[in-house]
Amino acid sequence: GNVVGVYHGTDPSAKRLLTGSHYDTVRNGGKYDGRLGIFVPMACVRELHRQGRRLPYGFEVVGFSEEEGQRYKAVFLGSGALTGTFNTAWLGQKDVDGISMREAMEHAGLCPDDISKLKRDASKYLGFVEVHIEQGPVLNALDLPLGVVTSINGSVRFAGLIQGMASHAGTTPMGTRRDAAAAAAELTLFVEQRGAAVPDLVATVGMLEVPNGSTNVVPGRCKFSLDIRATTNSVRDACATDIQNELARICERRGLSYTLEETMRAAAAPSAPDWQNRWEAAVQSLGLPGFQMPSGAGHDAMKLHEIMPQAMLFMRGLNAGISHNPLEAITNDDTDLCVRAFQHLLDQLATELS
Ligand code: HGY
Ligand code: MN
Ligand code: MN
Repeated sequence: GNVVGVYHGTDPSAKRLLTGSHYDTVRNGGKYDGRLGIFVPMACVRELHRQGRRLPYGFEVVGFSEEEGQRYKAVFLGSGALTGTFNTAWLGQKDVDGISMREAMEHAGLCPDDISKLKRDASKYLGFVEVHIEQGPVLNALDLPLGVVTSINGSVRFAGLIQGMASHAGTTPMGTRRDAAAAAAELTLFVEQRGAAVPDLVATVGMLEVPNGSTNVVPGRCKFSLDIRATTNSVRDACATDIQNELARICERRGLSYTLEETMRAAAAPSAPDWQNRWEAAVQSLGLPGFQMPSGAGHDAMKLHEIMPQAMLFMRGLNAGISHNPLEAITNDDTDLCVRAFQHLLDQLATELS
């Protein structure tokens, strides 16, 4: 379930600015991926409330659920509900313990049948802005606290299974094996080489597993994941096609079969120029050098992008910007600058609308 707070404007019927980020994390993740983009606007609302100030527009802050898609093979569950693209077929998916998404939601006191009512009417909104840690090394290396996002890379994900033949590790001659894990390993090296072959493209096998494997059994099955991203959809799709063709070649040669299921696809999401400019004006107002960069990571903003204009502000992370790792770290000073930038954007928007 999403958690939503609205700081109403002087005119409750005025259009709203939407903001927020996700409160879920990856397994063994950091503390700031997502949460920063919830707390920063909350700090802005707290300050407006302390000043007794109302804006000439509503300010809606959302803590999105399930952006990462760890428990089920579905991502952007919370933001997808707001854009009206939540796929009700996901409710039947079962997690590793056999619990369906519908059961998990009902257990949490949520009513899955209400999801369709969460769709936002984009005509009632000015746009969506999101603050997020960069999750990469660029700002840290340039010693810049803040950066403005130009576009969020497009991504596609797959869940794969290679099927060979489990057999005795001691008696099966090397030349007659149908080793699913060796095939997956060969594919993984191809993914790495293909991802490195083109600028602004990344390709990752993040999960690799021999289900119920044993030391003394030639792997009969091997599960794997694919995560392919690029600044343009065409570069992303060309890479996905090459990897799928290589998978077919490897399995053909080794006498194996495979399944490959697309589990997520998100188009590249360029920032709306006027919202990007507001972030740039905010950064400049702090006396900081302006810096624009693409986002290699996916964000709820790319979901809201489907129904309204959006732009993001990045804040540097420490430890070379490491993320999806407990070493994720930020500083209070940078976070203070981030809040001030957000306050500047709110004030500039208020001035524009007044
Ligand atoms: O995978 C991503 O880019 C994001 O953390 N969901
Ligand atoms: Mn993440
Ligand atoms: Mn995130």
